[in-house]
Amino acid sequence: MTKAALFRELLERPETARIVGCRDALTALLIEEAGFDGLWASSFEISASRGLPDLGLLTMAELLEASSHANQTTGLPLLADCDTGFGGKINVVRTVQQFESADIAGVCFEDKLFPKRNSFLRGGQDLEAAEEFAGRIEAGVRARRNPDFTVVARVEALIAGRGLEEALRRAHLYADAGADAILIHSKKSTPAEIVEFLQAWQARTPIVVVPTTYPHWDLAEARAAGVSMVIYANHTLRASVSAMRDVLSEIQLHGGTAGVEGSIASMKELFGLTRVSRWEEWSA
Ligand code: SPV
Ligand code: MG
Repeated sequence: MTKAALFRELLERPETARIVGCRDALTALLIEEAGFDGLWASSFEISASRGLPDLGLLTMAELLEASSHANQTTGLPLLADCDTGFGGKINVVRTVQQFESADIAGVCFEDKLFPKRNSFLRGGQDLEAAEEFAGRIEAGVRARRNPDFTVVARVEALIAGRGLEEALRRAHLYADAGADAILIHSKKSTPAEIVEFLQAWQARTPIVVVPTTYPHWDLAEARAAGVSMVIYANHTLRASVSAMRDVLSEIQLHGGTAGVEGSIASMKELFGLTRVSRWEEWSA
């Protein structure tokens, strides 16, 4: 079964799938080990891992390279966050061609103006004209060779404060253009506006959500409301930053590493994670 087919199955099965944001292959390995369903190659995480803000600074090739590293290391299907699609229709076409060729399961494009700003940044968000964005989705869908390769259209109308009607209008346009799923994003502290959207959407396509600001939404309730997939988009990065800060300040405070040895992953664990014995067998 291809990774694209695996991803389709996740979107279409009755239970809500859970995929997790990653920035590199090691993070992807940990996500697989923990038993999650798939990977989200997050533009926020990949940008931050290069010391950059999530402002559309990374090129398509940079996001493809990071996504490919994560994708090759596990058996999990990966959804690649391709921001606004790196330009117009022809850029979206090339993006689909390149990500599909890398055995990535699907891509997600968001309907913001290039260069986009992370959805949680303070300040305004500029949306792309809906018809222009729908044209890009149509071009992307037409460009795929494997019909299982998934094109997700991400609606940012709620993030931009444009309201439910506009979010629905856009989602329907993108579904008409052939989007396989809609990612409806919100930065509210409760899922109320997402629930309203889902009620009006009537399961026209699978729905993906990113519950970063409404983490208390129970998974069973989300399923009952019609959510096919949740993305825990940035938690591995935030966990790493906290853990690294703790250990670095502990080393500074105590003038050495003796105090942290018991609380950090051992070298042996890292040898296991990076499958050194398998590589050594191949070299024997
Ligand atoms: C990302 O993880 O890069 C996303 C999700 O796009 S969010 O940061 O919520 O916009
Ligand atoms: Mg992103």
